[in-house]
Amino acid sequence: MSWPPKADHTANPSNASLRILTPHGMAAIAVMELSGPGADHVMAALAGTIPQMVTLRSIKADEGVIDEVLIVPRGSDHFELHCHGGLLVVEKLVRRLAHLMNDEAITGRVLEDWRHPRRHLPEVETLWGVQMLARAHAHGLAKWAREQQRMLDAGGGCVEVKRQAQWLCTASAGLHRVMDGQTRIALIGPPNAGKSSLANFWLGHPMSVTSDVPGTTRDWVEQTVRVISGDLEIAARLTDTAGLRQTTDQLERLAMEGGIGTLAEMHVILLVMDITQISDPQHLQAEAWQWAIHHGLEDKLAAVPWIAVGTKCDLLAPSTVPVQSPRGPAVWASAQSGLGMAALQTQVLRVLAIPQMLCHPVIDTTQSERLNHLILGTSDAEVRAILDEISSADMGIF
Ligand SMILES: Nc1nc2c(ncn2[C@@H]2O[C@H](COP(=O)(O)OP(=O)(O)OP(=O)(O)O)[C@@H](O)[C@H]2O)c(=O)[nH]1
Ligand SMILES: [Mg+2]
Repeated sequence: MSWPPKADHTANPSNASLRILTPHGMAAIAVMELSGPGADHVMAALAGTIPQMVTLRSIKADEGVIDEVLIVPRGSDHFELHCHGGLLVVEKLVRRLAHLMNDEAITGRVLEDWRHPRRHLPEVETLWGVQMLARAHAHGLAKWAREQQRMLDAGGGCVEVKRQAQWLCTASAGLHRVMDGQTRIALIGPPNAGKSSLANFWLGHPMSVTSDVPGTTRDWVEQTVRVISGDLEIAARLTDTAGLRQTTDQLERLAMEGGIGTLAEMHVILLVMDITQISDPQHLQAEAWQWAIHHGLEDKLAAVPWIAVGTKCDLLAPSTVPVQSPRGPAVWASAQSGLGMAALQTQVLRVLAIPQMLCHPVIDTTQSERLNHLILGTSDAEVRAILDEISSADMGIF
C-alpha cells in the first residue's frame, strides 16, 4: 500500500483520493486508483462488500449498470478499478465514485487531470488483472462472432454456433465464479488422514482442531484460502470435512451424510490419504480410488475433478515420488514441513482449467443475454442476425 498518498492525488472530504492511471483517450482498459482513509468505505458502498481478492463486479448507478469492473485490492485503503476504456464508461464510474465520496465536484477535477496529464505514464501494477482483460480484449466477443460468421459462410451449421455460444457462456460463468472467490474445494478422506492439519497449514492459522483421535472433525468447516501458482492467484472456499468411517455415533454419521451430499457442489475434491497407512504410497491414486469405491463415492469423483493427496510425506524417505495415473493427479504433501503444498496448489489451478478459461472472451451479463438469445434462436436467419449485431457492435474491450 502506498501511503501517504502522492501529492497530486485529488482530495475530498472523506480523505480518499481518486485518479485515473491510464492515459486519456479511448483504450481497451482504463484503470483508476482509489486510495487513502475512507477508501474502503467508498469501495463497500460501490461493490457491496470490500473485496479481499481480485474481483469482478457489475457496478450500477441510478440509471442502470455502468460496467463490469475488475476490482484489485492493493491494501486496506487502496484499490485499483479496471473498467472498459470508453470515455463514457470512465466518466460514469468517476461520477459514481464522486457521489459515494460525498464530493460531486471531484468528478470535474479527476477528469480534467486525466485530459491534461502531467505525469500519466501507464502505472498499472496488477499484472494479472491487466493480462486477463487484455486477453479478453484480444479474444473479444466481436471477434468470436466474426469467426462464427466465417464458419457459417464456409458451410457450417447454426447448431455448431449455438454449441460454441453455450460453451462460451459456461466458460465465462466459470471465470466469473473464480474471480468472485466462489470456487469450492473439499478435503475428504479417512479419519486421521491429516485433512484438518492440511487445511490449517494452507490457511496459515487454525481452521479446525487436529488430534490423533480419529473422528476429531465433526462438522464441515469452510474458510477462504489463496491458491497460488506462479503469476496466478485466486481465492477459493476450502471445506474441511469429517473423516468417513463406520460409526454408531448418530451426530458423526449425520455430519458425514450431510457432507457427502454437498460434494456435487464442489469444483475440486482433494482425497486425502495418510501415506504411511497405505500399502503402496507410490500408487497413491489407485489406493485413493479403492477407498472411494469402498465408500460408494465413485459417482461423486466421476462428476467433479479430484486430486489424490498423500499426507505426512515428511515421514517417508525423500527419494520416493508418487506414480501419476491417467485417472487424475497425485500429490504428496506434508502439513509439518510444507513439502508439496505448492505442487498441490498448482494441480488445483490446473484441474480448474483457469489458463484455458483465460484464452476465451470474458462476457458480461448483457453479452451473455445476447448469446442466450442466439442459443434459443429458432431459425438460421435469427442466429445470423444476432451474430451480425454482435460482430458489428462496439463491444468495448470484451
Ligand atoms: N508427521 C505428520 N503428522 C501429521 C501431518 N498431518 C497431520 N498429522 C498428524 O496426524 C494426526 C491427525 O491429523 P488431523 O489433521 O486431525 O486429521 P484429520 O484427517 O482431520 O482427522 P479427522 O478430523 O479425525 O477426520 C494429528 O496427530 C496430526 O498432528 C503431517 O503432514 N505430518
Ligand atoms: Mg479433522
